[in-house]
Amino acid sequence: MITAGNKVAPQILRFDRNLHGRDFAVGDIHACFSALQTALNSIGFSPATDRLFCAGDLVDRGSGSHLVIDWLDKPWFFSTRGNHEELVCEYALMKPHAWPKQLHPDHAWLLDMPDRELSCIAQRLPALPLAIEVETSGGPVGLVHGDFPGDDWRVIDMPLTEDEIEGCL
Ligand SMILES: [Mn+2]
Repeated sequence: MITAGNKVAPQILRFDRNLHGRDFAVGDIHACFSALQTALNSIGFSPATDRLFCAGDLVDRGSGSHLVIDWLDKPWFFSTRGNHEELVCEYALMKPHAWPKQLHPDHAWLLDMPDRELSCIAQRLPALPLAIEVETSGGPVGLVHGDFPGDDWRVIDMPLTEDEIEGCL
């Protein structure tokens, strides 16, 4: 990570134009992966040529949080990091015995996760980028989960303060 003073260069994942298929974007999936799959089927999504970009908050609330790594492994699925990924990582990085006695119901699914899968989550979710930029025929499209700092997408390439980064999540 590149730092300048107390600012940090955000991680951005950039994608070239998809010349062979379609690109789709989706917001907070919140563990509703089966509803997402139904939606993809209904638009004839082609895993061979199409891509799906998610603006983060993949986990919690719905019933499919345990499938998050399976989805991140799909070669056509990409996501930015949301505040729920941040929260879940904090837990996944701790030993379960250090968790609060009353986990928020959003995170109760973590109690059923084997250690091996928790450590996978602890590795994979923090590696998700803060921002995704996708080149399209109409110019670049940017995705962040939360508030974008400023009116000009190009600021995403400049070092951001911790508060600005937090705002993006
Ligand atoms: Mn959120």
